[in-house]
Amino acid sequence: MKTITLIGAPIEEGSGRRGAAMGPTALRIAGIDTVLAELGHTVHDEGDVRPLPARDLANHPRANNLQMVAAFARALNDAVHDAARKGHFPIILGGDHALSMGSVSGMARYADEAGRPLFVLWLDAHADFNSPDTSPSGNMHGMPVAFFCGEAEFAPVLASDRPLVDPKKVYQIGIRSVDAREREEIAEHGVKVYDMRAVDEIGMAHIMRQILDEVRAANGLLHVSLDVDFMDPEIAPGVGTTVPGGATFREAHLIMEMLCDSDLVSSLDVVELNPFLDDRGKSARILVELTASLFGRRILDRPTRSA
Ligand code: NNH
Ligand code: MN
Ligand code: MN
Ligand code: MN
Repeated sequence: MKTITLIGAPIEEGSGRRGAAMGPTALRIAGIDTVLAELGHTVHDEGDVRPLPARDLANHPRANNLQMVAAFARALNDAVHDAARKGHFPIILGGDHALSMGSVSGMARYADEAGRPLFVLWLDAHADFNSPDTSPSGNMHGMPVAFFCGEAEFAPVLASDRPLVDPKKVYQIGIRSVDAREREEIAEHGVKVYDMRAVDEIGMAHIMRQILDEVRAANGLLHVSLDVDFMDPEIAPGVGTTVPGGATFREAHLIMEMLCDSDLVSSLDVVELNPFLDDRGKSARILVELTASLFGRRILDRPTRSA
């Protein structure tokens, strides 16, 4: 059984619209804490992080709301690192995906101290590898992967000597919307992308076995970042950037069960939930179901079948 720290991050300034700031509340109302406690885990809800003012940073013409995004990144960098160092499993309740600049950086710091490599599993319709130079929108929720890989050092958001993530240790699944210059960047830096076509061609179970084998062989820590738009808009409409052709409930569920059985996951972001756009709490409830599967809820008491 695990000790879990819930950290709310009500940020919406990284996305192009309002509503994601209500995400942490919706996840709590959908019962994320009680579901985890019922599975036997110890759950501490730290409430929402208090963004540290980032008035030292000038506004940036191509990085919208930089001060607020940096404020959350700094607060999460510390909160997530502190939780991990106590031996807790941090779950970050988002909030838009810009928050992962902070959460992943905090885990990278922890992994560095533990002498283990950090791997990231990015479940998303988007690659989120833009920088202010390449982004068509200037929205920072499209930039976190480039940021924690050290490819978006356009402002002193976090210390430049912080531990970074090796882009070759970033696995992305479900990708189906990539901007032109972002496409060149992910290829150049060797991000391991399993786009939706790969999911159809080789299947989710096969993809997950490959990823988990690599993380296990390297004695790595695995941070999972779950963007609501990873899933098909039919099952999860509560997000500002829906893209058709997303993961089914069964595919998403299988990922969580295989992650659970692997026991390799160290930390989780649940991001981009926009309750204002949701359909009667449907997306919030699915996110809670998936989190429960990651923490041991199973249909029958049997582990994953091998290949
Ligand atoms: N790639 C687009 C951009 O950078 C969209 C990013 N939006 C997301 N990412 N929701 O997950 O603006
Ligand atoms: Mn995203
Ligand atoms: Mn997305
Ligand atoms: Mn580059």
